[in-house]
Amino acid sequence: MANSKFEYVKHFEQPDNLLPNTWVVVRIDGRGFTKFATKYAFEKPNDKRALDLMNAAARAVLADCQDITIAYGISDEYSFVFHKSTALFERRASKLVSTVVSTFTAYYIYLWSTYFPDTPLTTPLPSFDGRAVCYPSVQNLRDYMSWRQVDCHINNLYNTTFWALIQLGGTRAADKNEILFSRFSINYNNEPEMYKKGSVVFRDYELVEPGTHNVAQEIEGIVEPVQQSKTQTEKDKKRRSKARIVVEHLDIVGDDFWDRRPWLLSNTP
Ligand code: DGT
Ligand code: MG
Ligand code: MG
Ligand code: MG
Ligand code: MG
Repeated sequence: MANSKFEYVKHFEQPDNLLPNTWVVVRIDGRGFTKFATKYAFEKPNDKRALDLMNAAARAVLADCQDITIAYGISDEYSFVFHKSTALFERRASKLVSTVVSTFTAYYIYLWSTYFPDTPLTTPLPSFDGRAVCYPSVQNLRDYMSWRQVDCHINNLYNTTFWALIQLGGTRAADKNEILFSRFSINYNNEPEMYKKGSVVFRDYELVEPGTHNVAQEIEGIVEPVQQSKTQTEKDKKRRSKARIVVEHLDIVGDDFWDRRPWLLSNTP
């Protein structure tokens, strides 16, 4: 087909391919959620419905995209980790970010009524921004995840304290001790894990006992399988696509979570 005289405009499109062989984190964040939370009367400091909705939307994103290894969410944000080997959209940042943002937003709106059955969604409608960052090593990625979870802890401790104090302000002196005791520092440990630790979304296989070699590792190519035939590869792919996507509220700063799930950060996808 002959080129039209207009075709030169395609040269204005700039490449934005992300660095190869690096873990790509796409972090999305609710736009103006301070106002949004007020408008829809989110409970303070944590609204279980709102957080469950975020988790459900994140889960849908993982189901939609096999190349996402794990995701971590707190407040109005979610970080999606693409395996370092991903070749999705030729690793073009704008395509990866816009796809994650729009898929997440679509599900957030689609699932709204499930989590807020008595609160119709009108305007303002929820929207999210997004960015992509590359992390060259597993340590860098682990530190990124730790940074977000520590942030979750600091913010939650602060917010929980803050709202307890607000509540104390409007209370008779006689009630203060009771409130402090029942709702505050002593019982901070009893706060739901989702509020204290945030949410981790990942594909679940069997947990790995230290020193053993199991199917999960084989699927992920950590342990070289005996004569991997093409049909076996296909089977593994299928198995992977059928793996349960779970939402947990676990510590991701320490090693235990990662040691027990070696497929999450393994070299091979
Ligand atoms: P941005 O991200 O620059 O467009 O502005 P915001 O307003 O989204 O600010 P951000 O993302 O730094 O902070 C998240 C806001 O969302 C924060 O004001 C608290 C609110 N938020 C998130 N989760 C909850 C919740 O469960 N309950 C309540 N009441 N508010 C929440
Ligand atoms: Mg923001
Ligand atoms: Mg926000
Ligand atoms: Mg935020
Ligand atoms: Mg297209």
